[in-house]
Amino acid sequence: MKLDTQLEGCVFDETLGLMFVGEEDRGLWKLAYRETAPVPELIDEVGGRAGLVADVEGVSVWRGKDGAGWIVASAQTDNRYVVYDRKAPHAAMGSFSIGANTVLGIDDVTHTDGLDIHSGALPGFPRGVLIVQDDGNPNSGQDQNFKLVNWADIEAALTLPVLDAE
Ligand SMILES: [Ca+2]
Ligand SMILES: [Ca+2]
Repeated sequence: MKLDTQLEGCVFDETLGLMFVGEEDRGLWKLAYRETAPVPELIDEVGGRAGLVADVEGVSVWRGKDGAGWIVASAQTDNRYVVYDRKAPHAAMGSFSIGANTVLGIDDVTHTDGLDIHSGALPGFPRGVLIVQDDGNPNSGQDQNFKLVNWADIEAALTLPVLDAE
């Protein structure tokens, strides 16, 4: 498969047989990767229904049972993440930013490239965790690092239905 311009993050959804991939200036695509000649379908485009902006960068999936769940895509220049229903027609569920944690002295997150999601429970993250690349870190003096976000906080912020994890 070939798309027209620069590709960024992608994720395989083995349950639904789909790959979700970001084309940075165009939008978020899906394709049925098990087919011999899959035709990509545009889930959403930059400037489209959900507030997606360029560059579309990291993409991952919060995996619920039976193919339910959420797709998260980094909308890099707005320092936001756009959330879609994992299942077609991929309803827009809202977007969020990751602010500073003043209690713990952790700076906010900007210009995320890659991201990943673990949907199962972990210590301190009962609903799973989102991990994002953070481009600038004035507090530490380091150029980049990774920030962890409790998935329960994202569910609460967007009032997402609380699904059973896969
Ligand atoms: Ca890029
Ligand atoms: Ca930062």
